[in-house]
Amino acid sequence: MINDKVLSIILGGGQGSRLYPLTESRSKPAVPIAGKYRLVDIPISNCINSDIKRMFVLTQFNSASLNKHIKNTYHFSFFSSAFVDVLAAEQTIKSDKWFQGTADAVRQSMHHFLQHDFEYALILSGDQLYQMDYNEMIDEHIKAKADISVGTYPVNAKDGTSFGILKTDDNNRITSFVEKPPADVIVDWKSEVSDEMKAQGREYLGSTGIYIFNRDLLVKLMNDESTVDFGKEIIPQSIDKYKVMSYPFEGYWTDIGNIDSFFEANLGLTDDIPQFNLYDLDNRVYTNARILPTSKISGTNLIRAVIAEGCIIHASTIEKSVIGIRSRIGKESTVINTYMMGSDTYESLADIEAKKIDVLIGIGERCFIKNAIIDKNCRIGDDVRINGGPHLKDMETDKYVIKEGIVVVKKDAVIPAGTII
Ligand code: ADQ
Ligand code: ADP
Repeated sequence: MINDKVLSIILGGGQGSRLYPLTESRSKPAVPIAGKYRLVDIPISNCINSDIKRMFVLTQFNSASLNKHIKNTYHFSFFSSAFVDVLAAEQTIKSDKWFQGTADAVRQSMHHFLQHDFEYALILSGDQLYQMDYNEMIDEHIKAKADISVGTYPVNAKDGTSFGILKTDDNNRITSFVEKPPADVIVDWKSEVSDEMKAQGREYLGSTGIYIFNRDLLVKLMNDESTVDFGKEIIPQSIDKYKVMSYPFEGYWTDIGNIDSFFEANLGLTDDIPQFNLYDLDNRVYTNARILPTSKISGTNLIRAVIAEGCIIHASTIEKSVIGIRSRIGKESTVINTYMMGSDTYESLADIEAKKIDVLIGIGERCFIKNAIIDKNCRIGDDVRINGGPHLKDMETDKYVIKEGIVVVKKDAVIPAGTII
């Protein structure tokens, strides 16, 4: 089986500054998505569904919540060779530096990978939402006798400036590559795409940051310590020297590396037929099996709402929103265009009745919340009004951040009753 020859390396995240403040107290792979999952569940699930069983997750921070999540979620049989191992940037005798970039992260961890028997290294990003059978890409890689393959997806000119953009010949061999071309340069980089993609203005072939490297070549490239990044150096420098192929991916694929795209991807799950399908039992997305109770909802008008397990909801309206595990929302509250991540715990009934807690976990009564991301364990008091939108300027307080009109309430923040944002 080919997949036995594949070792998967998931790039879990550098500083994660584009997803700040969601990455303030956790590493990027641990950021909660879609009400009950974590970012890292996406590439791991894709690997499991592709029968690729050996995975390393590279991350800059050794966060307790990531380790715990992986340990609690991915148990493999005693008789299986499968594993998911987290490798955090570590100081060694050879290097006292944190990972300087994606290639550097791989380089510094090579000694872990080389203990395993593999022919192909599948290098994945940790901040993308998509379902992909990697075997098809590996098959194409082998068929083409490629040295390196790069997963590609058509993007539009605006997004193209934050991607690696490439051109190919008729056989899908990459002939040129530019990392994040400025807006005035990208116009020269159009490719032939399908009519459907053209209609959406997606006329540029973007790199998805999904790579396959032959083992020996990866070892050789990693020996050159002058390169720190795949997109900036390794790929552009390889196209003249090696056979670097494009693997055009045709399913739904989106980058969720910044607040805006993260927000859109989550709210997209409330569509009648979401582009990302969580209901495909042949391609499950795995996560921690928490054994939570069912959700209890009373008196709420639900319009395109996605609601995770264990919630207690009395809101009057929830519209186009994703409500995460163990969320509590009080009476007469309205929640629109919002991703509420939920809570790690419940308040005990005794504490609530004894009125020992100033502001309860969750959203209080008579609140109005629109265009917001509410991180885990927030306490939003009664009569709070959060009205995000383009009229708000980017700013930060100790409790929330506003980015492109989206109000992101920080993890564990307490927003006192009556606050208006
Ligand atoms: P970016 O996503 O901007 O572009 P980068 O920031 O290098 O590139 O991140 C790639 C992946 O690696 C992300 O999942 C990121 O979190 C992770 N990562 C970054 N630094 C890391 C580090 N030091 N340690 C561990 N993980 C790290 C890349 C390519 C482009 C391509 C886009 C597609 O360079 O060519 O178009 O991905 O999203
Ligand atoms: P999930 O995957 O549901 O987010 P985790 O197991 O990762 O859950 O737990 C998230 C965090 O919440 C952990 O740090 C955990 O210790 C903490 N936590 C879970 N339950 C409780 C609780 N009852 N009281 C306090 N902290 C809790």
